[in-house]
Amino acid sequence: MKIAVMGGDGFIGWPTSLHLSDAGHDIHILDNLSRRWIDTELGVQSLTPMDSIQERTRIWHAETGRRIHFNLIDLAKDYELLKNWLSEHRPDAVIHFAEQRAAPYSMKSDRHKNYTVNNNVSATHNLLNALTELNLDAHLIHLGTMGVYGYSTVGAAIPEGYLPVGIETAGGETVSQEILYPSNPGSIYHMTKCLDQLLFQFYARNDGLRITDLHQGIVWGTHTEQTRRHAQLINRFDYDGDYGTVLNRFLIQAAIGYPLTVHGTGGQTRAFIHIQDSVRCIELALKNPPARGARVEIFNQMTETHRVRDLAEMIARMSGAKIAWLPNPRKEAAENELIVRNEKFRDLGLDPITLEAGLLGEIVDVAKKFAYRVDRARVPAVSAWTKDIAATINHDP
Ligand code: USQ
Repeated sequence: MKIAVMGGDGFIGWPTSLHLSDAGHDIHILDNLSRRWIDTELGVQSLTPMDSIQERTRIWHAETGRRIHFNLIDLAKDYELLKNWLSEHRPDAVIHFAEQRAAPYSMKSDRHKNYTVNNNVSATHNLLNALTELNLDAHLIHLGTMGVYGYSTVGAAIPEGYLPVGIETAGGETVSQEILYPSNPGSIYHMTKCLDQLLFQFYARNDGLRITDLHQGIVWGTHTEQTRRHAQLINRFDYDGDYGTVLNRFLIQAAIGYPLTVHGTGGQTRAFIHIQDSVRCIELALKNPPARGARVEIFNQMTETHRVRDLAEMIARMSGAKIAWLPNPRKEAAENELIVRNEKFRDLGLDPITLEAGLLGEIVDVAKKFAYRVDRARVPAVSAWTKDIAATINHDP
């Protein structure tokens, strides 16, 4: 298949591009390199030394003989460029990662809120609009988030996208219907993914676009089979307070002797998936497109749930690291339960990598190898959800 990977230079976009190229697909990355600019804005860098996208694709070609093409296009701003590219190349599938993905970054200031909303919503809408205008029947796969569901403590399992509800008619009869699970975002970033869902629903119904939305949990790990092949194919790894995600952050903190930064009681339960499974799921979704005219296909792309304090305690046991119980910079439930249905990927053959201490060793090795690149001043999470919360943040665990 000819596949356009929007955001193919990012943390999941890059290993996905390699995985699908390795599987024989013709890969075209469209990316505005915004993630690299944000590193510059924040004064941070990936823990792992990362080459330019042109250099990465050159190495991939030298290693495998396969080409990955790169196009510098901003989906949110360059509508005509995007449309012209799609019109010329007419891909069979489009994978859409081209969004600002960090909740803390999206909450930093009014400017960051505007940027995240404008970038994410415009990128998604421009893509849907162009596919429709060009009458292009490409399967659109979008990387969404488990965060669209929110983290209420109801205790019922979260279905894969759609909730069956019984509605009483005027005649007193109960009819049942499936509705999009009510969205309950916890940050401006998560809110943009909720808005994306409505855009998808509209374009699938109105224009018959074939769309798959992957509600992904928190990714851990860094390597995939392909990124391991050469030092210069290495994936990025974020540890800073904005882009570093919880488990990867705890592992680098343990490796550099920094207290593990647990927000609040650490009672937050979240869904997790290993990066290798993440790229496998995308391939499975690619092989199983919805029919034209069908509703948006939704998968819960996660393999297990964990409580933040359990992760911290496990890593503290493994490494001897101390735990810092910090005031929570976020507005979120202090404690929650989380049960998630994920049978759809399991039924398609996903055999998940589960979190075991042995597998964490690999990340600790990466962390130790590149520990000299860590700027400890960038470890604390300083982006507060409200001005009131900002006054309570302790920057120095
Ligand atoms: N947390 C800590 N200490 C830290 C960092 C985070 O206790 O040092 C806590 C947070 O308060 C939160 C939980 O860990 O309760 C998860 O935070 P996170 O930064 O690992 O994940 P999140 O902000 O939810 O976002 C990440 C990705 C996002 C993706 C999402 C999936 O950045 O792109 O959509 O995970 S999900 O969480 O399922 O919505």
